[in-house]
Amino acid sequence: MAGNRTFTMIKPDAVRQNNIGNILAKINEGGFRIIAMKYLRLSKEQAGAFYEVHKERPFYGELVDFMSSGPIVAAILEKDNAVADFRTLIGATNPAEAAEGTIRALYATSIGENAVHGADSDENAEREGGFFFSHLERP
Ligand code: 3AN
Repeated sequence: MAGNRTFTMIKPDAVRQNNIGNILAKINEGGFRIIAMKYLRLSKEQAGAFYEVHKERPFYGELVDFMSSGPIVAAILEKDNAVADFRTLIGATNPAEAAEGTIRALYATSIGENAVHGADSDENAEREGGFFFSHLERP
């Protein structure tokens, strides 16, 4: 339902550092229900397609290389006001600026390797969820 769902990825840095469980716990403690979830590794082409909107940004190549460097966890989450509340839970893009106790403050390494992704609008949450999950996989 519009406004109640967001899309997240646990990024390769957090998977490599064995933080999947810690991050899922923070997500549940934050009041989010996991509606759909999968563990997979994106190819370079798939990561490039997912981040197509950032194609003109100077960090696009670095972002695509990083996001295809190892497995990720992709998930659709549900909660009232999901998009905004999840962005609060994960903290600022740059972990040095992320509020204390946020997922990025706890688990991110740098602005590029920042542990988690969170959709920035209802529209993008729907589009990004559709990139990873079929209708059958997202009840
Ligand atoms: P957010 O993920 O907080 O919405 P965006 O949409 O500005 O941030 O950027 C998308 C992703 O691109 C970030 N999660 C981060 O991994 C990467 N990124 C953003 N800014 C930089 C940067 N200056 N250098 C390297 N990677 C960046």
